[in-house]
Amino acid sequence: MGTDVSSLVGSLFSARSSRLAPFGPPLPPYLTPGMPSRRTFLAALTSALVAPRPFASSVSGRPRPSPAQLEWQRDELAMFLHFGVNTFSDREWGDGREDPAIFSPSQLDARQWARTAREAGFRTLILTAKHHDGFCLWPTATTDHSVARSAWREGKGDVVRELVDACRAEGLKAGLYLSPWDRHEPSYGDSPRYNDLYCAQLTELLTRYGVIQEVWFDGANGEGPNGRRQTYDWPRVWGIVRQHQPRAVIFSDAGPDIRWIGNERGVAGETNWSTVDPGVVPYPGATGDAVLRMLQQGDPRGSAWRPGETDVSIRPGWFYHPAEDARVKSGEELVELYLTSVGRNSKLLLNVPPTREGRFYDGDVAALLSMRQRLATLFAEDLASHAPAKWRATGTRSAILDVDLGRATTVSLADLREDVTHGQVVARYSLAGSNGGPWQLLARGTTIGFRKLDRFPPTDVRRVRLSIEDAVDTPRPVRLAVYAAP
Ligand code: FUL
Repeated sequence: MGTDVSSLVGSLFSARSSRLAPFGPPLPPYLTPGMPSRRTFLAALTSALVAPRPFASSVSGRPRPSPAQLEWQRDELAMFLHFGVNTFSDREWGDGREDPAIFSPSQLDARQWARTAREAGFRTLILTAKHHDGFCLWPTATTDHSVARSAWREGKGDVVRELVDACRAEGLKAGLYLSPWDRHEPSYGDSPRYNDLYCAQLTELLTRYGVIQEVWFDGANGEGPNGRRQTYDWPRVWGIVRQHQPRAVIFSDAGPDIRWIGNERGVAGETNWSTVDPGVVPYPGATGDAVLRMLQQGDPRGSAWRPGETDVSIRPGWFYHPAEDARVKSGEELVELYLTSVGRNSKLLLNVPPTREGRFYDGDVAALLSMRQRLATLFAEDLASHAPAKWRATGTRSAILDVDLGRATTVSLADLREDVTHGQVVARYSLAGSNGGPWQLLARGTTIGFRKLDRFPPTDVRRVRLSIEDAVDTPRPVRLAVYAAP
């Protein structure tokens, strides 16, 4: 016997929240931000004292997201800003010998970055506070290789401060990237000494600028000037984040909160579990096929909840190069990237590099706003929002969701969501439609997770059937939305 879940699904998913998802239907209550309960507050406090943070698991023992991880994923879009001496030397990787005087943005305008990001639907800005060249965009006490030795704002400027202030003014979150690899610092390669300096830099960044929501560590680990490799002290580094910013999520290949998706093309795995086996990627920068597979696809049996973040640049390079002004990805290409990241249970971290003026280039802004417009059109109307839906278990690991659209409707995009507050379980599904005649296959896939988007040729259907064919635990009702997607 099927259960009529339309009212349940209605109340779960259609309640208007005070804040809407950037693109798509209103957020279900379990995904709307609210005051932390005493329990989550105490859990956060306890977890602040240890690193990595122990993750919650469901009754059945499957890992599930922390409130910070859930919020990170719900935001869908974050913007990366690669900015520094490379912007002025026209390089991707500086060698650390750049003269700080070359850092001279003529009209730096962090409000323009933040305003553009907000208008384009992004929720977080993540700035390269220090890239591999070692040049610090804030006046650090740890080295004189910083903005303090540039002519910009007469050596009194602080790009991190301007970014954070702009984020606050535009209602965005702020994140920071601090490259562990440092090609300028003489102590690099003398592991304990450099680790002290790196931790001091991180502490400055996490104690001077108020709340920081994401801290981004890349895995690059080059050769030090004395020919030795630097051994990073990751537990210490992550402990500093937990101590000073207990609600921030930590990104790296090895998490502990968010993992790299395994490529810089903007493409998450078609199969993408938010759980991983932490033993397979023990530290940032680990290499090998098994590592890449784990980053791309996760592991249904993994013991840690560590969703993947998909980073890609709007241009060929990460830093601004005038020669790439005609190679900015179009709004249409950016929508494709949204579908292969957000639409595959990931989050899109799109890099938009400020120019030598310290502003976003007009062509980049136009592409971002075009992306926003296209997404708004794509997700303008959920054609299943008022349709009766019936969910019924067909076995312990399978179920069917039947939705009756009431009349023949042209659909070409399906939007599926698991209630991941209880973990991720769907391993294989198919979607079919019928307009009175036999069922016609619309899409087929493996994982769903937080959000799965499937495009298919426009098809007239009155009824839509989602079949959960396999799962790693008893599946809970999946939310289905369908769009005409012009
Ligand atoms: C990589 C770096 O080497 C690139 O320059 C860029 O910062 C990218 C996001 O991460 O590891």
